Amino acid sequence: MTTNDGKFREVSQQMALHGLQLEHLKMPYPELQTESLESTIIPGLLWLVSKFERPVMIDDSGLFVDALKGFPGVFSSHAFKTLGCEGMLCLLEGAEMRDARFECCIGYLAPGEDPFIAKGIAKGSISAEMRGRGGFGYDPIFVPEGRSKTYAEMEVDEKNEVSHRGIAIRKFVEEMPRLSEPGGQ
Ligand code: ITT
Repeated sequence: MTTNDGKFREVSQQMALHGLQLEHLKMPYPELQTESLESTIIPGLLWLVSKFERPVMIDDSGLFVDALKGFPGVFSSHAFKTLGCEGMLCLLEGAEMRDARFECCIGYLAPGEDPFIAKGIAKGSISAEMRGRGGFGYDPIFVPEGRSKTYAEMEVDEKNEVSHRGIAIRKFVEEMPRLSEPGGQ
């Protein structure tokens, strides 16, 4: 469940490697503005399961910039719509300290079950200028640690190898009780 096609492309590609198929429901859900991604995700899952009475999965992500004391963080969606990548580069103009991290929480809930959340964090830095045409959101300005390309200069599978979302999905598949049991799915 996401309105973001880029997220769905990455999650479904990674899940397919594990033989799991997802259906994309492009339905917005009420996202509580809380101080962490984890605390936003549970009310979202509960709301969706009570509305659709079927298993749902959601992805809540954010970019946390050290020099901006973690901004935009849980406000990443609003900051992207208002400031965009250009605005983030303006906020960091002349800054030498450009460390940042992306966080992704993947949440899953089925009727009658307990919610399950897997979190992935990718450290990196904000580039000096926008680079690359792929991906979505802040991809043109985020360079993951140990790489020189921005996310937007990577193919989907290359981004998934190092990204916050790729890490979260791998954890999800390894640790979600129903999937990690022998013969599970
Ligand atoms: P949904 O809530 O419908 O899933 P959204 O795009 O609003 O869609 P988020 O609130 O999780 O999702 O996203 C926060 C912002 O961070 C949003 O502007 C995204 O484009 C951006 N973002 C999330 N993951 C990203 C990634 O892997 N690369 C670049 N930007 C990302």
